[in-house]
Amino acid sequence: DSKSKESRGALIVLEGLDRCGKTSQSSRLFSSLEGFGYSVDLWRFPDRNTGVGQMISSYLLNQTQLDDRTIHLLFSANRWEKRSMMESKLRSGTTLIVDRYSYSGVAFSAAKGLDIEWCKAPEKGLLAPDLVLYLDIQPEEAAERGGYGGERYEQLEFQKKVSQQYLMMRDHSWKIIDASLPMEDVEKQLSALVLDSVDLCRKGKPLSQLWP
Ligand code: FDM
Repeated sequence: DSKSKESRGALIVLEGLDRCGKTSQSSRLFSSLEGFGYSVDLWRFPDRNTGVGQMISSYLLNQTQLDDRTIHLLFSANRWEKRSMMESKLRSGTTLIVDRYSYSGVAFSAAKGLDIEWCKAPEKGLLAPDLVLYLDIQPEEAAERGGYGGERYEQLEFQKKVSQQYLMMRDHSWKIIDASLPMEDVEKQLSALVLDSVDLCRKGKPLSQLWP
């Protein structure tokens, strides 16, 4: 019917420090929504498959050096190059589960000492998430989980700074989840929040833009 044609998908973002469990939880959410019969896609930023994404990837692997502001703008450009696809997916009714987004962009660059307003500026006009799930973990605990793969930002002292920056960006779309709980408990909490958000979007919640 006409109502279901108009209903849109939800933009769900997972954020948090490295090793907080974001990536596993994103794929669990994706599978469970798919299982319920929803139209859903799993995305991540950086999207390393684009031209810009390849520059970002070699920077993260320490294969190239870039000025802090230059890499910041590349991360942002990597979101801009996906923006129209994002909007058309959402409007066609597909929910997007997105592993990292503009909050990572700002938190990681601000942790290097860049001005937070400067960092936010290029994100302005990107689609605002309907829900930001912040997987909260102490940097020390994340580090103990091991598996820091040796990429550029995977160092305890830096992650501590990132975590402070993240928490300064909390707004009404954020839900903070204790990521030190067992994976199944985290998953249950996330699932409930996501289903609520998907429902609100189906019922006509308008899309909006960063920053609110
Ligand atoms: N990162 C990620 C940024 O610094 N800015 C951004 O805009 C985004 C999306 O890149 F350390 C950082 C965060 C992380 C690294 O993350 C790549 P993955 O999730 O390990 O690919």
